[in-house]
Amino acid sequence: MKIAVVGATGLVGTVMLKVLEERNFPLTELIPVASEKSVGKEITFKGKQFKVVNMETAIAMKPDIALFSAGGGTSLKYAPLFAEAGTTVIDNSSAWRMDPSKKLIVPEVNAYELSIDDKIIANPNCSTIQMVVALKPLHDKYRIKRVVVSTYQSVTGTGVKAVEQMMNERKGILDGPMAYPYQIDLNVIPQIDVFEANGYTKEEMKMIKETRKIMGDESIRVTATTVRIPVMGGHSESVNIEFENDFDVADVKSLMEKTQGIILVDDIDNLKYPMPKDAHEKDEVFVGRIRRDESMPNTLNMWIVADNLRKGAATNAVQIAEFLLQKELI
Ligand code: A2P
Ligand code: 11C
Repeated sequence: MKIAVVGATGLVGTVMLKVLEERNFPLTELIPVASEKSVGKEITFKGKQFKVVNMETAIAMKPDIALFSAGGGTSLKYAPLFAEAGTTVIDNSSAWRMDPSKKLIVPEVNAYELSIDDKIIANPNCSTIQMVVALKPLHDKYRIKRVVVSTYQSVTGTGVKAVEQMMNERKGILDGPMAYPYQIDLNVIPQIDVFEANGYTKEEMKMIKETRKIMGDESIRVTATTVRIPVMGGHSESVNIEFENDFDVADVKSLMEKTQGIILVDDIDNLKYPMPKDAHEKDEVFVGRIRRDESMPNTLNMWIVADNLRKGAATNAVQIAEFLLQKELI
């Protein structure tokens, strides 16, 4: 199994390499790919050194799978070239997500949609992934009518420049390079990505559209407010869910506990609830604060946390690759 990691020097690419290594992914050859400026750089994987190559070299090496995290423009241009060479691309950018001919996959939710013909597979947005992992078993049992989500997203979701901005601000340097229009440290910014004509941000619209596509149900109504907070890693979400049918809170907790990929942390007597600090470098989605919304019938509140670079990006992509392998879809 030849695996290319496209964007191997980036924030998500680095975590992809770590996750492949940790999960002992059965690869025989690793092809780290980055931009021309990184060609020749050495990447350590399982104690061995691998040299970074450019796109053309990687395509010519005909990898079985290419995990892409090198930006939307790069994916649009190069994913089809890899696919033509016979490589299955798992793309972490937003480039292909809403293309009706491409599958948008969270393995716990809709891996069954995948077939041998899927040569470009889209990995969803981090805030969407962690939410749908928790929503799916609830939708199956109680039928979701509407979701109201507010996010608390960490700076690693933006990239290295944002991490630097926050750390500079923490040291009192307020005139360094800015990833955000405002100071992020000691602040909260109710804007993630650019605004669209309807007053929502692009991140909010991603959560709305991607959720419906992954859940395979366009009737689910979703509204989102996405917010950047001064946390290094790990996205948190307050999620209010209205169901068609009534539910039992104990049963919801038990469903969460039984769902693969979810860890229930819900023990308020002992002040236990999910926090980004505890989700750091974990592959699971953490769920807690489960309670009935007493202001509305058939409605539930919950709190969902995950490491945005792991389950929100790298881990989900690697899990898709594992599924393809396991089902012999490559
Ligand atoms: P490089 O480090 O050489 O710029 P991040 O998301 O952290 O900004 O990282 C983006 C990743 O995508 C980096 O590994 C970057 O490589 C890579 N990248 C950006 N543009 C290209 C391109 N045109 N071809 C290949 N890799 C690219
Ligand atoms: C953030 N969710 O936290 C974004 C980052 O569509 O993959 C990921 C953007 C995407 O800023």
